[in-house]
Formats: sequence, C-alpha cells, structure tokens
Amino acid sequence: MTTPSPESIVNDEQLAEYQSKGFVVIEDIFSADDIKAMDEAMAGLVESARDLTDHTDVIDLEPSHTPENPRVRRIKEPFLNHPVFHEMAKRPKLIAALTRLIGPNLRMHGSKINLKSATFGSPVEWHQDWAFYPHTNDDVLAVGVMLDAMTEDNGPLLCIPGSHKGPTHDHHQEGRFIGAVDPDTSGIDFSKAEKITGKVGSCSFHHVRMMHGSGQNTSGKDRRLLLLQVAAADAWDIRGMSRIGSWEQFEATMIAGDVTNEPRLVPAPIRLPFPEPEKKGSIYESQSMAKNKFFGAPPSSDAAE
Ligand SMILES: O=C(O)CCC(=O)C(=O)O
Repeated sequence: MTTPSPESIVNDEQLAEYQSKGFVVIEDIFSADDIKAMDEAMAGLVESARDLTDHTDVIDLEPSHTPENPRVRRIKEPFLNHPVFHEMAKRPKLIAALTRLIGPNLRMHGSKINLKSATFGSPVEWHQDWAFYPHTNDDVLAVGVMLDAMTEDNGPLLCIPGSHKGPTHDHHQEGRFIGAVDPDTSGIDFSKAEKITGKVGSCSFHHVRMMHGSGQNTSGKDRRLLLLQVAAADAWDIRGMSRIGSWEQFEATMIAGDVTNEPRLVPAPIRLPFPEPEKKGSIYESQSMAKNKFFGAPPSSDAAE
C-alpha cells in the first residue's frame, strides 16, 4: 500500500477548518473492505455480551440491557482488545491525516466504540475530553471512524466551534468529577453546536479541548462510531505514570513515527478529574450521576419494549 502525502488527504482548507473550529470531517479514509472487517470483528465482541448481567472490562451495557435482550452501549479499548482495530489504526490514509493535524509521531492512548443503536442508543452529555485526560500539550484529538453513516437524526456528534480555544470547564458536581458540565451554569451557548455528519468510512477529527456531546438515537438507524484517541508522541498524560504502564507497553501504543521520553510542555488550562467519580468504568457511568442533564437519561430496561 503506497503512503499518501498528508496534504493529499487533508487540504489547506480542511487544516484551517480544524485549527479554527476544532473539528473537521474527512471522507473516504476507510475502504468498504476495512468497514466489513471492522463489522465482523464487532459482531463477535457484541455477541460476547449475551448472558452478561453487568459491565465488563471490554463491554459496557445499555441501561435497557437484559441477558435475554442484549444491548451493548460501548466496546472498550478495541485497539488493545482486537487485532483488526489495531491494524485499522495504522491505515496509511489515517496516519497521513493525523500527521497533517498533529504531527508525524503518533500514539494511541485510548479507544472505544460507541454503538448508539437505533431507537435507544444512549446520549453522551456535554464534555471536553481534556477534562478526562489532560496531557503536557494539547496536540491530542479523537478520531471518529464512521462505521455507519452519521446523519442529522441518528444522534450525531455535536461540537461547539471554537470551544477548543476556550477554558477547561468544570466537570465536577458537589466537588466530585462526573465528566459532564452543568448545562445551566457553564455559560456555554449550546445553540452554536454543529452536527457532525458523514458517510460510512469517513472520519471526524475533534480537538481534545472541544466541547461536545450527542443526544439519544431515536431514529431507526444505528450510529456506530469507533473513537480513536490519538496524541502527539511528546504529549504525556499528566495523571501519572500508572496510566502508562511499562516502557514496552507505552512503545506498543505508537502508531507512527518515533517514541520519545521528552514530554513537550505547553501551557493550557487544566482541571484534573479528581476526586474520582463515584461510578467508574465509562463516561456513561460517571455522567449518570449528573443531576442536571442536557440530553436526559437513557431509557432503562423498565422502559424498553
Ligand atoms: O459517541 C458520541 O456521540 C460521543 C462520544 C464521546 O464524546 C465520548 O465517548 O467521549
């Protein structure tokens, strides 16, 4: 496979859009064959949720899940847990796009698939990823690989343009981290939100300080989004060494370029996610504690048909 130039994948206009708004969508990063391979890998992981009664290290369940009627909300760390996703993260077009946006030395520091299934897929309250995982510099972003078309009505990602240049908002409630901002007191104008849409195989790229969220999927179409959390290799997670594991584990998360033990420090507003949330395991769990929700609570098993 030939390696495309970064400029051939992300043109000057798209780069300027990412820099000014904090997000951009690039089409045709993944081929139909890639999507098929990911669909098959996912089907196996979802099938493993049958008979589960609680979340596991790999599977996060919808509140309306029952063992008889399995409903998966999230697959955790597919990059680490399945070889197909590991391979996909190194696709030349993706690496070219990332190189253009945050440089040639790239490290995957987390991954997940939010399934947001038709009719009941859970909302994600407004937040900045930076509130969860601040780094020594903010050349950090999330790639949203569209495993289904993301449309106006199937719970698309919503982003507030320019918010990546603003403050790091308070994601605490009564002094404890919940991973969501209070929509009434945050001072954010949510009417400015833009819907991120695209066809299957497209990718959204949103800056780590971007204010974003998404509503429940009330449509009849699934909206599965693979989220790859990528950092410039010299952006180090400041929550501590325990996040990194051994040097060998750290090196194994490189997807392009050279690893470094010299973090680059750039001033950026930081508010650490401590004290830790009462409910851990996923953003859905920590945000379930929010008393004031913008998108509302997801349907529970009592409400599920
Ligand atoms: O799936 C979505 O719409 C939002 C994802 C997100 O922001 C997250 O999981 O942190």
